[in-house]
Amino acid sequence: MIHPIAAAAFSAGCLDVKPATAHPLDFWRETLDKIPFGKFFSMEHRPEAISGWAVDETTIWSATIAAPPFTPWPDGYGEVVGYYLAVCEAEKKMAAWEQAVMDMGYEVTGNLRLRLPSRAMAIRAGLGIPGLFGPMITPLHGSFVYIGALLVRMTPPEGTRGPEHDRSDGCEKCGKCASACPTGAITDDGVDQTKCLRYYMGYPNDMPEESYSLMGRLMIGCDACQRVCPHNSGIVPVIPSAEITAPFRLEELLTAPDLDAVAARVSAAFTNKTKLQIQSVLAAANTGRTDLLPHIRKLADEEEGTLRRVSEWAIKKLAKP
Ligand code: B12
Ligand code: SF4
Ligand code: SF4
Repeated sequence: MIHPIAAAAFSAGCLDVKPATAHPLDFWRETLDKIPFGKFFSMEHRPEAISGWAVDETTIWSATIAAPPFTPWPDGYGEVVGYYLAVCEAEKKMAAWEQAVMDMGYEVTGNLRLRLPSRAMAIRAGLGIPGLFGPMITPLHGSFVYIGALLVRMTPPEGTRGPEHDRSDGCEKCGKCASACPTGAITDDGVDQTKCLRYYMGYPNDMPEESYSLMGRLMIGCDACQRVCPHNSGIVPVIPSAEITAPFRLEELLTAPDLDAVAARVSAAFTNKTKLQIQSVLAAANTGRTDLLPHIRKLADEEEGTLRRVSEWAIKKLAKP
């Protein structure tokens, strides 16, 4: 019989849901800590430190929510990958699920977005396997999923998986994602996140000049590696509606006074005005938009730092015949 907490997840719109024990998730921590990215994210790997409940009275319920890719956006627009427009909806579904579980009388700790390692918890639960490209791959929906989790104060139900499953086998390492990655961030050892375009979008001061032209017209997110994965061959991309694309017209992005409102459509946690301007300047240069040069010149004159640096690069690139 399906557990009522799982049933509530499905009712809230989750694709799949499974429980795991709350033993510390330290297995991959040491490897991750060796990567410089650790300087930005210090995640807690002991669920007990977040909830205050002992391991034997805690169950981690992880769930997946659809975050499908988009078909190419119309000419003249920047592109946001499907994941970042699905996140806002996914978080509403998580909130509905959390409320339903609390209504059943359970104590719940939710909103774990940046505090515990989502993939590690979901892999322990058995929702999917680690892909060489980073994201977890699920059997029915590939890797195009958001992962959410609730810590619930309850004895783990019978059959709940524990840390003996943390070292799950990864994908078959066919290497297609590594060949498709524009920066060469993926090797047999996995992803070097400090070479990933998505990382540079979040930390533009670290963006090396050789990646400027590789950005194409991406505004936030990159899914080139996931698109070629055989596990995603059955995933049908969604056509972005005019309502979704409208705020991302390049001309608008380079001139609109209130770009923070556009950033909030994606989620202010993932981008902001300056980051959007940087990506827009790169997109204009990468798509040959000489008509936008006056706006880019203005940014090169008036702005500082990375925005000025990419604007000067774009002016040179657009000046070339
Ligand atoms: C920091 C972060 C990033 C960083 C670094 C990404 C990275 N490669 O680690 C940046 C900004 C670059 C990033 C980018 C993206 N991210 Co991100 N990110 C995170 C975040 C906040 C923390 C990740 C972390 O450092 N965890 C610490 C490690 C120790 O734990 P873990 O990630 O859970 O899992 C590790 C272990 O499970 C281990 N593992 C377990 N068993 C095995 C077996 C083998 C053989 C191997 C090799 C590894 C392994 O592998 C995992 C990675 O090391 C998580 C949210 C969260 N709270 O977890 C989202 C998260 C991982 N990101 C997510 C997504 C969707 C993305 C993007 C695809 C978005 C996009 N389209 O642009 C890209 C993918 C880039 C890429 N190719 O990896 C999703 C993944 C969903 C999924 N299907 O797995 C998450 C879970 C957010 C969410 N709640 O949905 N991200
Ligand atoms: S493309 Fe191949 S190597 Fe990369 S994640 Fe998918 S199955 Fe693994
Ligand atoms: S998200 Fe893009 S840049 Fe990052 S590893 Fe995948 S293909 Fe490479």
